Amino acid sequence: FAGFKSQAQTFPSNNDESKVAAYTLPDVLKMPNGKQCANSREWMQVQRPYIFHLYEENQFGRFPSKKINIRYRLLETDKNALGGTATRKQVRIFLHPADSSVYTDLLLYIPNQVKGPVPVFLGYNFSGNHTVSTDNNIILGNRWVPSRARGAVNNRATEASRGADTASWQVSTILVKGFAIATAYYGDLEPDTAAGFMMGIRSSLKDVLNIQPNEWCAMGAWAWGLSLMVDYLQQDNSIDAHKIALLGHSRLGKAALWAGAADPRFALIVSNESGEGGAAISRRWYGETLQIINAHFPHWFAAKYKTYGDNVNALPVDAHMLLSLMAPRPLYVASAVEDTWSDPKGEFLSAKEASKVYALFGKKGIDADSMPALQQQVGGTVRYHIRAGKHAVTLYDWEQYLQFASEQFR
Ligand code: GTR
Repeated sequence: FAGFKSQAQTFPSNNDESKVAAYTLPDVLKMPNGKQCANSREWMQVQRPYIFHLYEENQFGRFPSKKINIRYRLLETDKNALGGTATRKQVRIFLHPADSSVYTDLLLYIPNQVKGPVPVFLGYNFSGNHTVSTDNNIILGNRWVPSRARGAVNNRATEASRGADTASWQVSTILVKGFAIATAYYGDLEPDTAAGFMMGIRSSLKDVLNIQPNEWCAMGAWAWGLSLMVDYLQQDNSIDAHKIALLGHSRLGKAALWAGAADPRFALIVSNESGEGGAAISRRWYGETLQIINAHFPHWFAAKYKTYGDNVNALPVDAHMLLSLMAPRPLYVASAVEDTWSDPKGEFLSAKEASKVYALFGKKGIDADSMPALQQQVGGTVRYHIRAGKHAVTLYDWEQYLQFASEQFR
């Protein structure tokens, strides 16, 4: 039956560990010439660029190589924010050389009790800067937000949206530990809908960056935006730009991993329950599948990624290779036990497998053979935990990340 193509298979989500079939991961150390990558020099010079390119080709599309010169404007600042504990800054970062409607607003809280420059946790928020704190001085975002966002009316934030996501941003805990916080709304770069690219930077910057919207994807746009925030942070004297920790949860964890892969200036990367297309092994048939994610979110990944929905074994990469692109920088991968959709075990296994690359740098990754008990950190420069509870970023998670970053940045 040569030339006969069978009907495409469907891969619904699976929550039954006994149904997970055996799979073979692509060897992260197998170089294009067939030889094993043997040391950190070969990794940096040959294998890393090769794997990065595989990601551009198969999952995320091109990462813009053209550098742009950002301009920025301090919209507002207060040295006595949050009861005097922090300095607040709201900075508008302009991304287009001529069109001032193309920007992202970065909200910063810098701890007052320590002498700067200070390390920073940078991360996107899900529905606007005004959601991360009840601080009424945060400028209320006016971008498109999903209708499920708290207080959203006609896809716009309202006063009722303030402080909607304080649980995910443990602002006072972060500040007490001596870290600054920098956050922006990911929708500033591209609204998270299938047609969002028409309103986002993939359209407005296509000539500036010399890249067509279909040559990359929403994840790429969000990841690239994070890089521009580093451009800004490098110019802010209150921040130690050598100590930028990048954190992303869920879909924003996928974007954070891609940003961490593309930009070595992120000194530490945290994947909080990034799941399918992020830290979880796609070949493991558990939780969300590659086919489902592409069907639900056609704009998230590049066109080629969709061709693997019914043939995941043909994908030349898998999540352990994405994680390996963080090496030798500190990497924290975290799961939650009730978040089966993200496949906690698949996240653990990829972090463990990526540890092979950290070993090339003499760094200890994860050597545990099986998943740790709940609330138990394992690993060295690659760290992992699974906590009780649901899909979220919690105080417990932040405590682990802050401890990890303090230790790694020492
Ligand atoms: C889900 C999606 C996941 C994850 C999650 C989130 O709907 O299937 O891959 O990204 O959204 O971002 O919360």
